[in-house]
Amino acid sequence: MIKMTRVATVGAAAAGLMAFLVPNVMASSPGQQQAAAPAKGGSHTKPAPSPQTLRALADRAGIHIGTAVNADALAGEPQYADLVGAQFNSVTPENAMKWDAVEPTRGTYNYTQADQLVAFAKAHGQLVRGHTLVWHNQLPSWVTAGDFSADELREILHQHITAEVSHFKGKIWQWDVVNEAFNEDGTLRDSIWLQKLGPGYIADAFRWAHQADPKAILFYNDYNIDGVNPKSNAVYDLVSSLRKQGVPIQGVGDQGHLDVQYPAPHDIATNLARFDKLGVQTAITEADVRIPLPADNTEVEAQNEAYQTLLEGCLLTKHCTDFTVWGFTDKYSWVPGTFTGEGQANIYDENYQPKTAYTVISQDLTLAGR
Ligand code: 9MR
Repeated sequence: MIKMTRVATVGAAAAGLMAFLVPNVMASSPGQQQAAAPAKGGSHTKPAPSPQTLRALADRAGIHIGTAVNADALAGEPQYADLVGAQFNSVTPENAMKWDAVEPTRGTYNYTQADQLVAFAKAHGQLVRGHTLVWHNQLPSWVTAGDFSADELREILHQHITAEVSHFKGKIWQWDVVNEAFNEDGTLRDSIWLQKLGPGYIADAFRWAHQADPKAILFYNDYNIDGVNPKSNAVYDLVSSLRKQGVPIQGVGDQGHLDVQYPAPHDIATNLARFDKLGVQTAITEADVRIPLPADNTEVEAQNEAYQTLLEGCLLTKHCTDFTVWGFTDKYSWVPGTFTGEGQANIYDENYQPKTAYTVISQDLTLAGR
């Protein structure tokens, strides 16, 4: 019933929402509290209510709100850690669970930073999204340059998945088991895994992860699969075929890395709905919206709208369980290092001040929770 309320409310609100929401938030600073209204007929004033945190609003809306977490900032900056703990009820290690971080040399595992995040999450009542087991990036050179036979590499992958998932058994809510296996045209990416193991590596990875932690919810995760397009069609076909074969895949992560230079896809809910029908969960797993710098007001409005489009796509989808931003502050964003001249992609600025994107997200969550 909670979900029905959430869907009906946002559905009704979605069409008209942008018309009033963006002008509203552009006119006020998200960091400001509302001035307290004077109490009727007296000199006492009511204290302004504390602004609601995103996680409190998300709880009421029946969804999780997450952030990717930079391990060094979490350990070294109290202000960063305070906001992660206060605002989010789900966390994803930005890099600390990737292969090069946990198994830099063969058979030698280092879980220090990942364990720290898992402990932080437990202390703050947060769920953890594990990210990621099988990817073509951030592989240690002993894997990529090892010149292994297919059988050896299959066993290496099996070992890695089994060791890592077993280490975190019972502590991970959702695992991104396979990440970014498709090209934009829907063909499989020509990664070391496809080249050496053939397409069956995907089913194998899900089976091995399930054996190591049968209760973790296992996701396929990719970017540019927000709307219906050749790539999301290929993901749909993959998930459909794996489910028919009884492969344990239970979720699809739509990363949601957007850029204001391109229109935000407006068929996210339509796209996610078809995964609902396949019986898998969905999540927005890595939302951010980059802007060519310097940003002008129109671009900031477009960024707000893009965040809303992603969030509303999730809120409108019955089994969309989580909306995660890929880092919450512009201080630690992957964007400037990858897209020259672009940035300001997150919902807090570099000085930890919430931006208007933060406000539109909190307003949408408020509406969805009514
Ligand atoms: O944010 C991550 C950045 O710190 C790393 O340098 C980068 C390496 O490829 O990976 C970034 O995170 C990626 C995520 O793991 C998968 N989807 C795309 C993300 C942005 O590149």
